[in-house]
Amino acid sequence: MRRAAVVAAVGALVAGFAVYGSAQAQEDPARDASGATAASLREAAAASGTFVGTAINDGLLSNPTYANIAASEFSSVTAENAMKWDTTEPSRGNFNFSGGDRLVDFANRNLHQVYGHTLVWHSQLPGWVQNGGFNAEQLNQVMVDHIDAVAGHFSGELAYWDVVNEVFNDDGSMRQSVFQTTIGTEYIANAFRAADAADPWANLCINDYNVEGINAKSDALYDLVSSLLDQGVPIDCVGLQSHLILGQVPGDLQENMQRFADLGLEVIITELDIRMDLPADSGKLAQQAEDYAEVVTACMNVPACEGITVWGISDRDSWVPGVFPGQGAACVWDESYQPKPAYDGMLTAFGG
Ligand code: 9MR
Repeated sequence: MRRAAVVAAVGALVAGFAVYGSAQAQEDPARDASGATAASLREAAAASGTFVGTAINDGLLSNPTYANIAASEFSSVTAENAMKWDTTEPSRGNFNFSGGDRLVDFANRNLHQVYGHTLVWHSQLPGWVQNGGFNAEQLNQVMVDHIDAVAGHFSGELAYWDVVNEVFNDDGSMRQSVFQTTIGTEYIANAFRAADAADPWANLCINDYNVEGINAKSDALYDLVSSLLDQGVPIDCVGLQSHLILGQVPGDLQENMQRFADLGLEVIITELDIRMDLPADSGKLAQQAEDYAEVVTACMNVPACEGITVWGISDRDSWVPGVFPGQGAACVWDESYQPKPAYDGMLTAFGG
């Protein structure tokens, strides 16, 4: 455990003093409308040493309502897109850290930890990497150079990095990304070692979806991280993305988290959202509140579960409707930035 533990401890310490920086001075619509007794998700989570985060689109931080909820309700922020390869190194050796720097600055002003996402991923990968025709040695160097530059730039500022993202297919076989097919599975160990060298402060995670319950994919993840640990690879955490479907929180979520915890790893819920068929109605929203609470409770029951990040603030900003037509309403705030029943579900489960 590295910087994250310090950040969580500081967060718990300051929570009671409500020191939230400039955004605190503004009215908090979430707090007023929720009717909840605890002041925020952040305070409720900090009381048990857990962080609660959200994915941030840094372009939306100029919207005061968005920024105010981000600042007052959360203790962690993840860059939704700004730290990905296509943004940070769109052409070889040309780096763009502007969005990431804005997020780090916002986080520093509001006592947030920053969760880095993501160094090596098959998606949002620029063409010069995807179709560059590199051999194994060259592509490994391209990957290590990218990690060196990006993790090096943010070194000391981030509590976590998703070093590799979505390396498996759903049947547990290795995804045939350009890294896998060119370098082989050792690209994963190489990436973790490079990230550790570039940023010795951040906790280093492997992150994936459909690994929340015990299944072929999470079994493969378990085997991979066990083998990385056996080889002495510097890996600290497993991220369970948790893009879930209404009424389908895996019953063995807690058991699954516990088996990774038993390996000595932290477990993080990294991208939680719970989608439904549209339109939403009160019955679905009540079910969604139970589902969010169930995820929080599972995390609270596993001491190595250090935090939960929701993937975006409001239904207006969510990636879901664009990718799953006819589905949505997956977030904790609605299209008008009003808290949904899921807000109270989370707050109560955090003990607020
Ligand atoms: O929310 C992100 C969206 O804005 C991007 O268009 C999309 C591109 O693939 O990525 C979304 O975030 C993904 C995350 O980085 C990795 N896990 C799945 C998330 C939802 O697709």
